[in-house]
Amino acid sequence: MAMRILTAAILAILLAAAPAGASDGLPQPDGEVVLTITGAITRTNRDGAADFDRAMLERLGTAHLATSTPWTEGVPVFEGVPMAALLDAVGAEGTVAVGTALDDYGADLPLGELREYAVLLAMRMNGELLTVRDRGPLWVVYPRDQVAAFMDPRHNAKWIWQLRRLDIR
Ligand SMILES: Nc1nc2c(c(=O)[nH]1)N[C@H]1C(S)=C(S)[C@@H](COP(=O)(O)O)O[C@H]1N2
Ligand SMILES: [Mo]
Repeated sequence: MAMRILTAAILAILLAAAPAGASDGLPQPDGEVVLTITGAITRTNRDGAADFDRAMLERLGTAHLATSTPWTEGVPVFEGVPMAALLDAVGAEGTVAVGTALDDYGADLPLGELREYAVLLAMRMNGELLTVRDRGPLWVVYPRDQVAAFMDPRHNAKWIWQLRRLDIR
């Protein structure tokens, strides 16, 4: 009996000591980290941050979005993670995602809009992985051909290409 209590006590201590990031289900990246999410998030995989490699993003489930853009020819088919799924994966709690790109460009992405519409974090265009040259590896793509309001050029600033981090506030 005493032994069983001792075992239970040790188990409780071990569970309490487990790092938050390891116990809440967000796995560790093992490839190159392409996206880091910080700020008002409840799920992390290191101190205060959620790092993603490409495989982790793909495991969240990908979707397709065919839309014209001001920067491409025709109607490319983009494939990537719906921003809503990404926000869910990290337990985002704020109202805005402040995005920063490899070139240090920054823009505010309202979370309400990311959840309501099929905004995509694109990794591929017409089946090909996006390279840094063609605005990859991650490009925020709005459903411009699907939602008339997104045709307005005032939304263009939110199409962050070469996205590297999101800070949820
Ligand atoms: N990485 C990155 N993404 C970016 C930008 C940038 O400079 N760097 N400019 C943004 C802004 S302010 C707008 S209006 C459009 C810019 O498109 P343009 O260069 O064709 O005007 O992309 C957005 N995405
Ligand atoms: Mo802009």
